[in-house]
Amino acid sequence: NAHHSFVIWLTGLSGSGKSTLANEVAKELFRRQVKNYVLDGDNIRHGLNNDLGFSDEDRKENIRRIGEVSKLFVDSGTVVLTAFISPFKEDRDQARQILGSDEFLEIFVKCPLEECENRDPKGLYQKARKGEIKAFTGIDSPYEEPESPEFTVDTKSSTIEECTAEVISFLESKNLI
Ligand code: GGZ
Repeated sequence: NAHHSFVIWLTGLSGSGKSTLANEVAKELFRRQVKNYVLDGDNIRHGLNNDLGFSDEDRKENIRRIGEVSKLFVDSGTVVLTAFISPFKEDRDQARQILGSDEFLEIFVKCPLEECENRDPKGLYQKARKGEIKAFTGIDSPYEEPESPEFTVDTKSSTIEECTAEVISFLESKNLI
């Protein structure tokens, strides 16, 4: 298949469902024989970026490197799905610049902080509230919502299956897959 490669850049709070959504969309792309790869904390923050923490500066550098690595994957003919909070508009815009706007689709994985905090799958919000984790996004570090993302999914009111189908339909509507 001779599709054009691009990055699906997911942004949203911790616990919003970015990684789950990335992996579900990846499965569907694989089923359609679209070569793809998911970049997330497991394969980036534990490896390439294991020198970086969660200060504003380190998040900025995290996102910059992810943008550069994504570009290499896209050059190789691979569709990339990134699942990082990427809380700062400026850093997401820099990633868009690195990739080129035709190759960059920002998808807002929208979920209210209250809902993410209720989910708290790793107990991190509770730790952040107790002050055991500093500079936690949404608690004592900002999250700048996208102003004009290419697409938005709402993981509070829709299931992951529904959000996956919405993303796939969006990609089809843009003739990207
Ligand atoms: C936010 C943190 C923090 C702090 C550790 N703030 O739910 P998770 O665990 O699996 O996802 C979060 C992940 C965020 O890393 P990113 O690379 O996506 O962040 S950024 O884009 O802002 O660079 C969370 C965990 O790391 N985590 N400490 N202080 N999330």
